[in-house]
Amino acid sequence: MRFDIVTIFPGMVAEAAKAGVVGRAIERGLVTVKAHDLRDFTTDRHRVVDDVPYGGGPGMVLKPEPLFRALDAIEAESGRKPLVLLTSPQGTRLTQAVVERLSRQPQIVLLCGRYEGVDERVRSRVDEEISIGDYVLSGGELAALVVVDAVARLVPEVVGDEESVAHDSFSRGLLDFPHYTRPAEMSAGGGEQATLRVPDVLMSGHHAEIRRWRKREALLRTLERRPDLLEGAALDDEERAWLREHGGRADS
Ligand code: 9D3
Repeated sequence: MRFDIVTIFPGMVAEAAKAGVVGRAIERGLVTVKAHDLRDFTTDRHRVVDDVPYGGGPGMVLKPEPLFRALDAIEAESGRKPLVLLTSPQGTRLTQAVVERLSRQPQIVLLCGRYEGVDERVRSRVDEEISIGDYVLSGGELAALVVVDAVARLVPEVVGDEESVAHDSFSRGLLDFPHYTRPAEMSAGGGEQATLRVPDVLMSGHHAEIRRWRKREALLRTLERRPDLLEGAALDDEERAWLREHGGRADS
């Protein structure tokens, strides 16, 4: 799968993409991430990518022609029509369902918004606008990297078996269960006398019991922290019974 990211910070984007799971996927040839410098698609001496808004007001607007030329160049280079996304606060909220849909594309172009916004005419070349949530970023680069990270994980073989994608909390519709590693006991620290212990069940070797404990913890933690997720989760009889015990609505 190929990602082309058009940005005024190509160095930041290229560097970030090298890290972690996505970086390894690039090395293994499973994913390609190319950062394009928007300034390379300007035609003036000063490589200007922004201008004042028509109608007045604060801030600057990304000029349309460099973005159009960048898209033309990317489409000419790949010889196909990639899906074109614009990162924007007005976009569709990125969810795992959106990520799954995007992961079926062979090529995605991400145009990173900056300044006060992007000239509205750019939207004539955009298939979809994507927001990563209701908070204000100073530009679309971090949002584009979030899209790449979440989508690349779903490309076959990018994530190894031990990190299993199928069991990811959001794929199941519930939050994850608690994790522990060694040591089995440790001081709480912070001047406290208390001991922090790993739950006995996890060290019992009873795999069926461990599975059941994790399933229950995941469910009750979801009820506690993200009850909204329970609406969309596919629960079995045992899970519905646990919810009833804990005063949750068990009609899902
Ligand atoms: C403070 C400026 N705002 C005036 C009402 C509008 C505004 C313009 C540009 C707010 C943010 C931005 C830059 N943000 C993005 O380009 C962006 C973004 C975001 O801010 N939040 C969540 N997802 C995204 S995707 C792109």
